[in-house]
Amino acid sequence: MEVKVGQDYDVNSWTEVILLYTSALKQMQTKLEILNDEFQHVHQYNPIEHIKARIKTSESIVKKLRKKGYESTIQNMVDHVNDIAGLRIICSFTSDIYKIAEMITNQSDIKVQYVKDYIQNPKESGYRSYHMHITVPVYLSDKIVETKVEIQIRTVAMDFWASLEHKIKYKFEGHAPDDIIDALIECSNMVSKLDKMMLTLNNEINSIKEQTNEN
Ligand code: 0O2
Repeated sequence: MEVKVGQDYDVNSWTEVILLYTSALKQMQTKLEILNDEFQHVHQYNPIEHIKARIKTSESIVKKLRKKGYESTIQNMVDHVNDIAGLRIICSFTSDIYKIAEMITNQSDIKVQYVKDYIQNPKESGYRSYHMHITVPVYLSDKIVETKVEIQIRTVAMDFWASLEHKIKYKFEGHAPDDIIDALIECSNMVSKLDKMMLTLNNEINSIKEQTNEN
């Protein structure tokens, strides 16, 4: 079987491209469900609360290409828009985020292109999340195509913050009043504190459980 990878792939139609991204998402979702089930089997808990998958809308793709200074062509979209296929993984604790990221990295057919750790380095807006840009092979009848997927991993609290901030940004078309921006940053710091406290509490509960089991 001939192997064609990433940018060398001759992109000739929108539907074919969308088929690739949709297939990549399906594959990643199955991989993650298997990892979550295995984790439940070994450690008796699920690190993944839920997963959301989406294909970026054509309007959003065109907007991103324009922002990056590229013409709206299918080839530019494949080459320069890295989040056409997007997965969002929501977990309970910050430690789960890094466990999931490690499990994804350890899959031999997944290639991690780059990572953006907005938990260690939150954005100016207060945005916190862990982003992985990966490629996963999609097996078609006559070729294998390494297809890009953006994976955002975050806690329930980080997700709550991000969805509210997204709504506010949209409402004010990117020009929210300063007091709202400041309040959002304050909320983001509270989210970080809450996540730390919940993790500590969970660790304490687990160690009590372990002690009880030993006795
Ligand atoms: P949408 O509607 O979610 O698709 P790159 O993709 O690496 O070339 P980019 O896109 O500048 O460059 O990367 P970045 O800044 O890491 O953002 C990627 C995505 O993270 C965004 O996609 C959002 O989903 C999310 N994100 C980043 N910053 C913020 C933020 O301040 N607030 C919220 N709520 N989400 C954020 P899109 O394409 O912007 O939007």
